[in-house]
Amino acid sequence: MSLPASAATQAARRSLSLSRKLATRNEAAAFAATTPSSHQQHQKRHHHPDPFNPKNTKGWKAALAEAEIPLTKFHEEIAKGLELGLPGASSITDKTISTFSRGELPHYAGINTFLKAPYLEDSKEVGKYDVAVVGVPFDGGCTYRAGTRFGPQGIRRISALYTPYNYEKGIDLREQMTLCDIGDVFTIPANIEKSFDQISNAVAHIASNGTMPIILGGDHSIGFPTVRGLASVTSKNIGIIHVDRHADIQEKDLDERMHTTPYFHATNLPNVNPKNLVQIGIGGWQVPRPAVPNMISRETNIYTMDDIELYGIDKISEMALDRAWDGCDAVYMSYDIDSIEAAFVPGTGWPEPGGLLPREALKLVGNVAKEGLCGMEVVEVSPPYDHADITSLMALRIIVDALGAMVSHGTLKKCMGIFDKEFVPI
Ligand SMILES: [Mn+2]
Repeated sequence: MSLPASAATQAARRSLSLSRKLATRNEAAAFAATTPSSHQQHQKRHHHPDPFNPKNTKGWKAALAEAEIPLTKFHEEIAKGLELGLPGASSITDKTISTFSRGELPHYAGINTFLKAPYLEDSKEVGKYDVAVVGVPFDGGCTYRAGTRFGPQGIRRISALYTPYNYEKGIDLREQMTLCDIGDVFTIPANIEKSFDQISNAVAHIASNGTMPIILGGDHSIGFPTVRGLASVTSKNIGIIHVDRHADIQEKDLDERMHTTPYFHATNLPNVNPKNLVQIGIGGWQVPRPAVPNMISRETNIYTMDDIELYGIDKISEMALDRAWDGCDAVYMSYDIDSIEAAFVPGTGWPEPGGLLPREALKLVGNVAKEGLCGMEVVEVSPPYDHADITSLMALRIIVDALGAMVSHGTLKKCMGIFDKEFVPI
C-alpha cells in the first residue's frame, strides 16, 4: 500500500532531518578529537587577578546585600492582595497568588500606575507619601513632533516591567520609601498658559505637603511651571540641573512660551538664580540662536558633549553640583530624554545624534540625585514615535535610578524641608 502524498512528504522530511543530525554529530565528534577539552582550555586561562577572591567582586557583594533588605512591605502587599483579590484556585500550589491581580505580579497584568504604586485618588492625602508621581500630559509647547501628551501613559505602561528591587544598589524602593501615583494634571490642549497654571498648582500642592514630586512630561515647556510651582511654596533658593541637547532659554518661540523657553522664565523667578542653572549636554544643530545671548547675559553654566568627554561624567557631575548648590537649599533636576543619543530614544520631538550614551546618562543622574533633590521631571517622551517602548523605558530608568541613588545615600528627605510657604493656588 502506498502512502498518501502528504504522509510520504513528512516521512522524507523526517529522514532528511535524521541524516542531518547524524552528520552534525559526526562532525562534532571529529572536531572534539582535534581540540583540547574544555577542562584543558580552562587551565590555560589567566583572566583573573592572582590571588583572586571571587567574593570581593561587586557582583558577589550585591548578592549578599539582598539579605539585609526587609520583605515587610512585600508580605503586606501579598496579604492585601489575598484579602482584596480573593485567594487563588485550589489547584494553584503557591498560596500567595490571588484570583484578581492586586499587586506587583504578574507584571503583564494590572492597572498601569507608575511602578504599580497605589493610585492616590484623593489628592489631599498626598502628604502621606515620601514621593508622588504626577503625569503632565501636555504637548502644546512642541515646535516639531507632538505626542508627548502620551508620555505619562507610555512611561507608566513600561514601568510594569520593573520590580522595586535593584540588584547592584542593594535597595528595594517598596521597602525603603513610600510612593504613590497621584495621576495626571488636567491640562488644556490648546492653551499653554492655562495649562501652566494647572501644572504650577499641582506641583506646589504636592511639594507643600512635604512630598517630592516626580513629574512625567509632557514637552519641555512644562519646565517653567513645574519650577514656578516649587518656588512659590518656599522662601529658599532652588538650583536647577538641566540635562538636554537644547538650551531652552529663549524668551518666546513662535510668539509663545514653547518648549524652547522654560529656563528664560524659570530664571526670572526671584528665588531661581540663573547662575545656579546648570545645562548639561547642550549642542548640535538644533539650538536656536536666540537662546545663546540669554545664556551669556544670565551667566548660566553650559557643558557640551565635548566638555563631558574632556572631563568625564564624574567630574562634570561634581562641577554641576558645585554650581547648582552654590547659595541654594535644594536642587531640582529636569531631564530631557533627547539628551541621550538619538538611536536610543527615537520617541522624542527633536532627536539629535551625538548625545549621552545610556550608561553615561544613568551615571550622571545617580551622581546628581545622591546629593538630594526637591523634585525632578523627565520630559519629551513621545510614545507615538517610539519603538518597542525603548524611549519610555529609558525615562523610567532615569527616574528609578534617581530614586535609588537618594534611597542609597539617605538623601530622599534632604531637600523637602525647604517648603515653608503656604500654597496659594493661581
Ligand atoms: Mn531638548
